[in-house]
Amino acid sequence: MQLKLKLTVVAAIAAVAGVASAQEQVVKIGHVAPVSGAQAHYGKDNENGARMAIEELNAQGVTIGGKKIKFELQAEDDAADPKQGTAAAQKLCDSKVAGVVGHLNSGTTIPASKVYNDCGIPMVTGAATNPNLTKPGYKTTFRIIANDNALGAGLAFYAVDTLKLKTVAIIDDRTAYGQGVADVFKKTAVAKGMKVVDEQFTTDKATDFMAILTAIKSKNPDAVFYGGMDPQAGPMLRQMEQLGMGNVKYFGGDGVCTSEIAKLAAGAKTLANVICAEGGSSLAKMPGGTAWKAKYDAKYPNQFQVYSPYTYDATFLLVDAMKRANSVDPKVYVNELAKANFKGVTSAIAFEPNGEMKNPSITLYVYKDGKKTPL
Ligand code: ABU
Repeated sequence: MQLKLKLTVVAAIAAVAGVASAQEQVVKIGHVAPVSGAQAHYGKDNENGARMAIEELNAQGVTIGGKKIKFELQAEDDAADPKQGTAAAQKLCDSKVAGVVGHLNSGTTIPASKVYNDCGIPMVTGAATNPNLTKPGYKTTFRIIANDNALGAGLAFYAVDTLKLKTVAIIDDRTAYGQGVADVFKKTAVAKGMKVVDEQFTTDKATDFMAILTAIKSKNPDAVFYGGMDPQAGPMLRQMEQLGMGNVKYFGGDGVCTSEIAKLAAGAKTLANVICAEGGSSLAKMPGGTAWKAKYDAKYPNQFQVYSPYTYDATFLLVDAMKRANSVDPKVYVNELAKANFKGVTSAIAFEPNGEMKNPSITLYVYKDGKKTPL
């Protein structure tokens, strides 16, 4: 009799457990960025932000459509290469991820956005800033950071209106981002009366800039604008010092506005000439920035660069839309994503009809004693 009772209790517990596990659902969220190659430090920082969000969501416990959800991050490497970017996007489509955080580079994000649109998966980037990303009007494409129209123009206004600079030489790395942000800077600066005395081009693989800098030096500009990323900007600053260009201001967008550039410039005094623009507020002015950064640093010491608060918010933003839709089906919850009114660590996030963030802000930075400091 006692044995029979025990067996009945065990069976009842097993049945409840079975129901619970049958009602748990794994939902994959994709992340793509370069985690190999010269831009790996940006990519790892981005991936850390998304991973931290996934861990917190799982610890909180999220129930959607009556099922307990276990989120899994499927992290892919596109090596900042457009072809690898579309291959990673197709892989995430084939894996049936519910949404994607990324990509990081405009050159990979723009072609990948078509792949995601074709397979009906929403993507949110907090790093790719070329305005062309939202031009096709895909209902699956979202950006939660200011684009290069704001960054390039903000820098040009500062150069002309505040610093009263008259001449500039422009260099870009011929990527979608580098070329795009340089074009906006040039157009705005010229409209405000600045003279472009030279234009030079490089690539996102180059490390020797002596020839183009020597050509620029002969034109004696007040400033150099560089459209590109820190693996080039760091050595370029070092080479400007070697060439005696220590009095030339150095402007760049968010791609040069990293912690890493101080290391890559390897002690060059020209780091103090850098003025860079980044989307959003400084961490200290973000609604949850300071506490978030302390948490991030404890988990990923010395890995912070630029965009991890945005990939963190992008992950929570996707899940917020799933919760409001009470569905993890991308075709269902994408409509709620478009209507987001989400209070993130970075800011309040809502979208324009084309997927651009409403009311984006930018912050200019300089490097004081080698440390990135908001102006
Ligand atoms: N926003 C600068 C780095 C990423 C990109 O747009 O290519």
